[in-house]
Amino acid sequence: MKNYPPVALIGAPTDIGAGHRGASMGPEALRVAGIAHALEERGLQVVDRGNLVGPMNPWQPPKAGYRHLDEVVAWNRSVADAIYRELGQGYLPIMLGGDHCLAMGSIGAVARWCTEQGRKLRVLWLDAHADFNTSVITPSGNIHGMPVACLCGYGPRELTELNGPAPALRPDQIRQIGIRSVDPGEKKLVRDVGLDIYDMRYIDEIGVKRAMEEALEGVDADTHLHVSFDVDFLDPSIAPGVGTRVRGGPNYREAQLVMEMIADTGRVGSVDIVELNPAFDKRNMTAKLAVDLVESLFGKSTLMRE
Ligand code: HAR
Ligand code: MN
Ligand code: MN
Ligand code: MN
Repeated sequence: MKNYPPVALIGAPTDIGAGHRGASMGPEALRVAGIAHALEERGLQVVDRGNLVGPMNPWQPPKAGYRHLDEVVAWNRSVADAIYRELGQGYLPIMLGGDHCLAMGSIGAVARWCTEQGRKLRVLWLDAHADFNTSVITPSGNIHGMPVACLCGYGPRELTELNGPAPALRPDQIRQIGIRSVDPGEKKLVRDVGLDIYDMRYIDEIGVKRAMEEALEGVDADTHLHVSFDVDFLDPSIAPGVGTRVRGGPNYREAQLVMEMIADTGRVGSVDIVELNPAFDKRNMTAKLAVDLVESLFGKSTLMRE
């Protein structure tokens, strides 16, 4: 059992960046599925800070390529402040989303903190989607399809400079895992910036074990690992409770192995759990699965391995 700092759970109940309503119910579904208790069973100290507050979802069409830009900025401001405060107080923050636009606030804050502390940052982006759209190439205007681009400096200043001068992240700090849905303009952009993408075809060909070894290469004692876990990473047959299902994702054991290999590094310093949408779920099964995987992310395994 690794020595983790105390965990702070922070709910961000909004679906402001998504194309379907319902991710706003994610934080409570994760609590109902027992996330705090599961982490305590792992031997971690857990404090639940409750939910952040922010603007309602006005459900408007896109303006100049963005849906709900002002509201997305407000929510991310609040997320960034909360995550930065927790890191400064020695907590390991777990953001309970909410849709994936919130990762701009959380990861931006983590990046700022790592820079100030002189620590290396590696972001593991577990997702079916690359989330590298801009207002020009987005097919939807939904900002949950844009957070990685914004973190890398491609986006409106209100979002790229949330935590100080842009870019918050360099592409070489990011590894994307499980990707299987990338829009045409997005495909070109991720190639141009050289984003390191372990897509499902690559994982099919070389297997989870080797793919994760590559994605974790270079992680050392000075590295802060941030895990941004979009629940639509998982195959929809085991995780129906998401707004944007894409078939052909990792099955139960593959997903466990991903989490177990991340846990083995002992370097997890912050986590997002996003895009869980209880309106699409069956008896909270996706929330329960997310909790089960988070247990593995913090070192639960079948046998003693050290
Ligand atoms: N790429 C599509 C778009 O930009 C769908 C993005 C869906 N994003 C998430 N998060 N569910 O990964 O509209
Ligand atoms: Mn995503
Ligand atoms: Mn996704
Ligand atoms: Mn379990």
